[in-house]
Amino acid sequence: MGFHKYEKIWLLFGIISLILFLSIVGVSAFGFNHHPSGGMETIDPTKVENTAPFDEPGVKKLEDGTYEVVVIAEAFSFNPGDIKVPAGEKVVFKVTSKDVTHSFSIVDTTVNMMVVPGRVNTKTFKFDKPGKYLILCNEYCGGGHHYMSTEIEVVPS
Ligand SMILES: [Cu+2]
Repeated sequence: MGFHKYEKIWLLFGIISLILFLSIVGVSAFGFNHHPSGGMETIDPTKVENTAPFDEPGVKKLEDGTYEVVVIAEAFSFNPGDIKVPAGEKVVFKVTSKDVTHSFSIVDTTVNMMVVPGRVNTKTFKFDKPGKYLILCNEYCGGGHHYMSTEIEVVPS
């Protein structure tokens, strides 16, 4: 049993495509050092409340003028529930989960993180316009998932 001519052509096409695509992924990962944007930092999910900076969730102004927002996601809320940051300033969100996988998604922004227990996710964002922004959990986390939301207030700077 031999291969038909067209079968050989398609096999060759498949093999070349595979090598090409894997090379693109390899070159971008190792040559250009591309990697996931956050979530590389680990934390013991059973000791979240005793581990800095999660022992003091909330908004903190750092020495360099950026605002650090530390948030703990848990079934079925975000702690703290009220976040207030100024517009036009660099805001760094640090989020982790105490129990199951949640998400931290600020509607109409590029902040959309999966929050996995044991990992700390970081995302930097600058709000251009003052107003109230809705924060949602986009990962189904249990019976009360649809109640899991809060608001962030962006005040004029
Ligand atoms: Cu949820």
